[in-house]
Amino acid sequence: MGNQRLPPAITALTRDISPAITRCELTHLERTPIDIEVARRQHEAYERTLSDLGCTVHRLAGGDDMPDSVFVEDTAVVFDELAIVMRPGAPSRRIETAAVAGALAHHRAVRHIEAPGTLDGGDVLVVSRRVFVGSSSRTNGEGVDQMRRILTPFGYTVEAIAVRGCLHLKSAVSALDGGTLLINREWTDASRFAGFELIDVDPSEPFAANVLRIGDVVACPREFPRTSGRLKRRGLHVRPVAAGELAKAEGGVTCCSLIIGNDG
Ligand code: CIR
Repeated sequence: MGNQRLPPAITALTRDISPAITRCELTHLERTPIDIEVARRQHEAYERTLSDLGCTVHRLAGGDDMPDSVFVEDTAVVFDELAIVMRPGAPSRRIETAAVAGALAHHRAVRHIEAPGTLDGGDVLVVSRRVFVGSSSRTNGEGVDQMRRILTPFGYTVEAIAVRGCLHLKSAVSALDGGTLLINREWTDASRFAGFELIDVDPSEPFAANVLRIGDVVACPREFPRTSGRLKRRGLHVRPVAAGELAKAEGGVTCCSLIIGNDG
């Protein structure tokens, strides 16, 4: 663990894996059997990792009526000043937002993306005051415009950016710190990140760009050791997490939590 810095107290909202996850939305992957018990064990280990890294974990109930409930990131985006509850692009997922909005109201003022806007939290990459929003199959221009209108008064800039070949912007790029991004250039437009240092995923691990930074530790899927090795060689503190079972539902490590207060 060396001399890594612990983050200030932060909350991580997580959510149950639904018994109906076998009916989850799929966009780029073929449906393959998901072992719910394995997925639950991996999710519990993920929650323990968040606790170890200083988060207070609060798990919301899921249900048979929300197959993708565990992917709580897609339902909201949390800033220091407010939380914005999304209107997910997949109609089957809109039922997920009410309980999340209720939980967030204990932490932040809550605003909402409204019809006809659609926006998935997985499309939102926040790096200090810059907010990049993926134009994916889940997020439309009206959703991006609404987000811009909400955030501009707080000093954020909101920039739409292309996503191709993957589900969400954060499948293609995620933040390692305020100036460094981990990226799969095949899936988004790297030229839009001028001024950032870009670290490429290992070419044999296209899904490895989705990592979760907590303080100055980066939780990385255990399934992508080559990309993790690249990060370690750069001096980053890497914490491996098993994420293989939920990856069959097109989920990554950022998707399974909503982090509140991650200013480290
Ligand atoms: C979906 O298609 O909505 C889910 N099966 C997976 C969502 C993963 N979320 C994310 O990447 N932020």
